[in-house]
Amino acid sequence: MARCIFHIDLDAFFVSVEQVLNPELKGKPVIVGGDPERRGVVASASYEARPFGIHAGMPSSKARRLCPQAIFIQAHFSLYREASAKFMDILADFSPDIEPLGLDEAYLDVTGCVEPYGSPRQLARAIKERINKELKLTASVGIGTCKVVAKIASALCKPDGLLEIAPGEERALLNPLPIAKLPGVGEKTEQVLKEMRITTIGELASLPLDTITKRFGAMGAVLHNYANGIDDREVETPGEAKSISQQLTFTRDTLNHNFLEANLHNLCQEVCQELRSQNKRAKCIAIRLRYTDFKTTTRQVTLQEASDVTQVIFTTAQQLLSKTLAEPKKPIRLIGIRVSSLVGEEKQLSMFDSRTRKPAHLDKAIDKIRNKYGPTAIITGNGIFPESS
Ligand code: DCP
Ligand code: CA
Repeated sequence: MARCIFHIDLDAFFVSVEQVLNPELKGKPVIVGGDPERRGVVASASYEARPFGIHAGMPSSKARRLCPQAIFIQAHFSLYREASAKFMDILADFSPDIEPLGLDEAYLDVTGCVEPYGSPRQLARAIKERINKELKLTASVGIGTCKVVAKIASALCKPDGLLEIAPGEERALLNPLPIAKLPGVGEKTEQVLKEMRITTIGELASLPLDTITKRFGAMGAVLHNYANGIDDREVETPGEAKSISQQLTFTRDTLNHNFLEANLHNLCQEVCQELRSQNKRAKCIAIRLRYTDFKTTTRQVTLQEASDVTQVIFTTAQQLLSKTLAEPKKPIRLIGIRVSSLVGEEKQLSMFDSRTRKPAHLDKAIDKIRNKYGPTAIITGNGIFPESS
């Protein structure tokens, strides 16, 4: 089932908080930031100041030149922190899956929370209304099937906006946008892409993956996915990883079962090592395959007992892979594994179960060597199959 992700961003945050406390500032060009006389910079500009070309990060002296009538205010961080805490509390009332980004932004996974509201749009309206009523602030909400699409959507509809990008409509919306609108593309990347004659997100999306990874490495593959509206990152509540995942995009699409299995084994090993280092076990195992046409399938099973044993998790993932490969075949561009429903040490009685004791000892020894000499220091039989073959 498609996920429903919100990106919620308060408009002109610092300035808006100041305007709540001093309503005379409303509707005027207001700037919160450093003193123009003392090499200060703009932290936040009201929407009335923006048509003058003023934006965050600009020297305050320049902002004053561009708009002499602008009202400058020193930042009051304790006020912003207080407003931020209330903002996050409101969001947490709508979904437990909340990932704050800085003070005035958050991702919310609302996949399971939409029903009582009728639609994602109505849920977003309810959130905006509460923010408005309780904080007297406006927020912009982007709705999409993944983080990157939701984030782009909220930026496009600011201020006080609401933009939903329905599943399947991602490419149409992203294609014409300038490349700088893609999260992860900073000034440097933008420059290099320009030299490659790529100026829109659509041009990046249609480029062969090879071309982009040659220039930017693994980050290139991530940006290429983003440009195609694909982003598998979960909304992560801080301090508590709900899942651990690893994935690999192949340089060439493949249908070779042994090759896929070997790579899956390596990914399982990495995920399980991370599980063990966090003293966690997983109950839920999922594999993800992305085909040459970017269509993605996920298959998942729940184990009877949570495990952190590589052999147990790999065998389960291997069965999922075989089942999926039995279906009509299309070449595969990516394979991934995710373990979730994590439980802590106290529930790990089966660690001493005689059936799993031996593999657990083996894992411990392998972890030690890999921690000391790196992930390629030891590869067990199942994982010997280099990615490039
Ligand atoms: N901020 C800052 N310095 C920057 C950028 C931001 O101090 N260079 C602070 C002030 C902003 C807050 O972080 O109010 C949030 O940053 P945003 O980029 O979300 O900017 P705004 O909320 O001000 O405006 P927008 O309506 O574009 O979100
Ligand atoms: Ca903001």
